[in-house]
Amino acid sequence: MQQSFDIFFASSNKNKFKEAENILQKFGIKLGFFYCNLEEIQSDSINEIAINKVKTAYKLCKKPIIVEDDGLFISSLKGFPGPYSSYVFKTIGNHGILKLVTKNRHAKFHSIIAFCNKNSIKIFEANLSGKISTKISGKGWGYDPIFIPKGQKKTFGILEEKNKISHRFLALKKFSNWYLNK
Ligand code: ITT
Repeated sequence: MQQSFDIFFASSNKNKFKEAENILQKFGIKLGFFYCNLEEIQSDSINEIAINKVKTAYKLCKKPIIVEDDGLFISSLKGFPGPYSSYVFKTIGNHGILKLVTKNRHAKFHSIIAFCNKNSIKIFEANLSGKISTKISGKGWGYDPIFIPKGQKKTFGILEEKNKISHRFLALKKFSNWYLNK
């Protein structure tokens, strides 16, 4: 049986899609996965990266589509890894980050959701403050085992309510408010 989707999510990262699918389902929006490895332009602005990506994704998919660009910004490292979060995770990983963070452990996750349909592009952003844990804790994916959201004692790798509080949830909630009322 063919499923019908309201919007597609372009990404090479199935974890991001699954969380976005779960979050948008609660807002009554059916999300389809458009697997693709979109080239990222070199830029210090994740906003610019997301706009560029969503335009390319729309050209390929030709359906209403969103891309999400995230970054983990660590205060004591002057915002590193920021726009380079994906590359840094694949290279030095969580063990490498833990070695670099020694004093001020404050960090934030930033999420940008870029939506494109025909000629219209909309951007939604959210930040989630927290801190880098002192050791790897729990499972999850990406930086989940080392990120403790503000107000919590456990990492995203352990917290069951990640999808109710994450940077992804906050940005998708803004998107849903706009999408459902437009
Ligand atoms: P696409 O660009 O193909 O969507 P990506 O994995 O490269 O996939 P991003 O550039 O948006 O995605 O994300 C940067 C990295 O930040 C990502 O690869 C993870 O390592 C990390 N990350 C983002 N959101 C996360 C989350 O909720 N939990 C843990 N790590 C996360």
